[in-house]
Amino acid sequence: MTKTKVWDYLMNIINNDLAVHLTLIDPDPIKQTAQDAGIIAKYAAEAGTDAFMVGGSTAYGFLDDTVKEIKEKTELPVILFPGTVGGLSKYADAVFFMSVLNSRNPYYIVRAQLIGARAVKEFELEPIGMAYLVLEPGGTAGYMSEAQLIPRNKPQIAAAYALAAKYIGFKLVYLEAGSGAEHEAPLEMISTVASLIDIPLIVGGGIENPEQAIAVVRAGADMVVQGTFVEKTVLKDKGAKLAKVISAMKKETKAKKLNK
Ligand code: 1GP
Repeated sequence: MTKTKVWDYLMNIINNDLAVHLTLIDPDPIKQTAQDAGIIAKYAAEAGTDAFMVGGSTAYGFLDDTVKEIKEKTELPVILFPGTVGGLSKYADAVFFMSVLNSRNPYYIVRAQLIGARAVKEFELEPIGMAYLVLEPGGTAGYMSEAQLIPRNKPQIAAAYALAAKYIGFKLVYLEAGSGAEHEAPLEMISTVASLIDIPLIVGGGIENPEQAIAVVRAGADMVVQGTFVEKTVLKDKGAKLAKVISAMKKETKAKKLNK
């Protein structure tokens, strides 16, 4: 049996009617050193994030130190978010075992997964099957994964993909606008997807302030990912701005519960 510790941890938060906040850390040393990643993780944990995602579209060969630093500085789960088969580390807890459903290239739908699967087993990583849907503008993730970007004004296409993902048996769906996107995923797209599926919905890309985090949660996101904002702010203010975003989105989900 595959262990499901991290999955259970995430679902426990959602089942308590709270949205999950995920901090994305890119292990590329061009972004920050492994030591700085550890410090960022410490502040993010103090700010209330629930878990870390470690990965990047071009991350290869330098994950271990970053994962180890994060594990040393915090108690929170580290989930790999691999852009390539090089995005695996035996020091992490889990891996979003993802398929870019709207890629034009089968490599990103299932071939990279074929290559990486044995390592996931040997590294004893907890696999969490995730359908990854990249919408406009898509950023580096969209470019690297050769995604046929979902038009921002076509929520029904994202929703049909998400429903297909649920029927195939993925554990969750990720709506990705692209790291550093000027605008987060359209709220109408989030709500259309959320209304059709009962598996958790992750939303990421371009979320930079409490208002955006509240809006995506209100629209139906179960998990919110922030990467660029964390990189830009956390070392400077020790996580003060991040804490505001997290507490705003956590209150929003509590508000939803009270209104049920
Ligand atoms: C990227 O969705 C994530 O894969 C996070 O995006 O860097 O814009 O927060 P940001």
